[in-house]
Amino acid sequence: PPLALFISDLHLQASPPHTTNAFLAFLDQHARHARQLYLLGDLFEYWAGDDDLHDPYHQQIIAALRRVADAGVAVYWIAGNRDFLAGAGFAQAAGLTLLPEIHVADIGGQRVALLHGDAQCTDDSKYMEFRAMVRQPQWQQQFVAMPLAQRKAIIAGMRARSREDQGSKSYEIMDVAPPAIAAVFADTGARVMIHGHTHRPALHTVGDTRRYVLPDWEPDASPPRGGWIAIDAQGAITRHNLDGTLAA
Ligand code: OKV
Ligand code: MN
Repeated sequence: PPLALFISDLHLQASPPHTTNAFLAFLDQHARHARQLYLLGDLFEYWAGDDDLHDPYHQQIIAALRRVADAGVAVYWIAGNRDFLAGAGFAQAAGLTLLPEIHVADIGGQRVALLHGDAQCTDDSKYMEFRAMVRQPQWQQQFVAMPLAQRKAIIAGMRARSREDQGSKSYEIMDVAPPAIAAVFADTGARVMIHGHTHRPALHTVGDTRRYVLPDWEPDASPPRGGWIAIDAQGAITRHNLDGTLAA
């Protein structure tokens, strides 16, 4: 069985159910048998605050995560750009541990840098400015002090604008910037990195560094998108499709 599994960018929401079903199957058939599960951001389509824990759909996801934790798996969370408001209340309910933006783990005898990847899209200066604002504790305190319905309306407005915006295409073409990636390798001393966010699953080998990019999950697309990365006790890193087979 694998030592650690890594996923990101499921963008879970109550409907349609395809991604939720694929996620629940992954937890039951794969994650439950691992030692560690790392959720590397954008598990949820959006998270408006921990007072939304009681939403029945959120309860379903939290209960499924807790079953994995209760089976003895250490579950870790790095925030994405959609679910950065998930906090201590969510972590306690789901039985998981919140990690900082960049976390270095020793897994199978090697240093691995783990992150979502949005902070490395430094060419997108408008997004970097927005990110700097919404990641401030003081901004977040003020935001979550608003009624939940109002926060949901604000997020829905952002999503609607993002969809109709001509520029919504431009963030799809945004990728991480090589200097920002080089800085993560330099700052952490890791030679292996795993991140998501860009929806461009790949293995990039540059010099003695390896950067694994996780896929987003869209099991109903053709071909289906989704899957995970595994590290075994010997430190071997493999990429897996939604059905568990080795990815090309
Ligand atoms: C997703 C990106 C728009 C990049 C906002 C709290 C806040 C969630 C949100 C709002 C935006 C996701 C959920 C969208 C990705 C963009 C533009 C660029 C680079 C809050 C929780 F701020 F109100 F607190 N969001 N949407 N971009 O429109 O789907 O990834 S989105
Ligand atoms: Mn993201």
